[in-house]
Amino acid sequence: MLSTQKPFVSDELENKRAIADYLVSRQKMVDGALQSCLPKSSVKPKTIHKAMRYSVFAGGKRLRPILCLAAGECCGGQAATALPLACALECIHTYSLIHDDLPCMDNDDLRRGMPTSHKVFGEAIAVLAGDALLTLAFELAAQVSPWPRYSLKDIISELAIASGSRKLIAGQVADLESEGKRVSLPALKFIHRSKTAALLRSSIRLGAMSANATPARLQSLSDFGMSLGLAFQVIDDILDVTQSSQTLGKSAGKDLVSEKATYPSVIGLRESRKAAKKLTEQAHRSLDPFAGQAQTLHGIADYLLDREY
Ligand code: GRG
Repeated sequence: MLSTQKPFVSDELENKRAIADYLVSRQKMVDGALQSCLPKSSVKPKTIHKAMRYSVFAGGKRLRPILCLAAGECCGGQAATALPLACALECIHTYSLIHDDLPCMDNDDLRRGMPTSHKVFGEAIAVLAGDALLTLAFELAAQVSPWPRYSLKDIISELAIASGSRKLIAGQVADLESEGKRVSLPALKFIHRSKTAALLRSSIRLGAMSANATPARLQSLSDFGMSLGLAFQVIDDILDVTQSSQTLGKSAGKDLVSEKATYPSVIGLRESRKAAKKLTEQAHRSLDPFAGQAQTLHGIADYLLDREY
């Protein structure tokens, strides 16, 4: 049983184990659903379906889908109900990684511990695999049955806005345009909010919508998602300068080489660690209205703060 009270050391260990078990079980559930959602590699044209599967099953943490399921469960829903939306979110996330790694963007050779899509399939197929995953996400989302408080239009709009030119793509554009420049903290926060936090926040919102959450609960979870998403990117920036490529499964130290705007480069490593902790505490506080019902989300927030990759 997870506890939100100040835990004894043994309770803390038990909580960590419970979260680790939860993550493994939901990861398996998501992987199984993704296996069924994605066209088989034998479907023509085989190359594109192989490329889509290659990147999706290259070993991601499945954070966005797991947050979607956990938010649904926190609002009294079933994980299975949120599963198609969870898969849609992973498809959008994987598309963004494939495109981000392209030579015209970050030009990366390694992702999820494997050679990047364009290294294996060539640039044209990598672009198309990303496009196809983005499109598949909307096909999956369009198949869900609406809930009393949330229509199909609400669901599709949520996904479209989070992945569109005012959020995910806005962040990517600002990120690209900031390379090699001195960036202010507010400008950096804009990048983090758009590039990373928006999709994490929407993952949580879509899970809550799939459980027909009340507007008040949806608002609390949206606040949680934003703080968690910001903390996640600050930690990602820290890990880029503190961990090896082998641990990360992607090229470590890349932000520094590309002169990217990151928390450590703008406010230093010590202050970045403090910022990540503060944002995580803020995320925890957003869950106050749930009392004991949000233990899993509390646990995931702590897990993400302590992560090494
Ligand atoms: C639309 C091309 C395009 C890009 C959008 C999301 C993004 C911007 C670029 C991807 C690269 C990047 C550094 C994104 C920031 C978010 C982030 C830290 C992604 C990595 O997420 P994890 O750690 O990855 O959840 P796994 O592999 O575990 O799924």
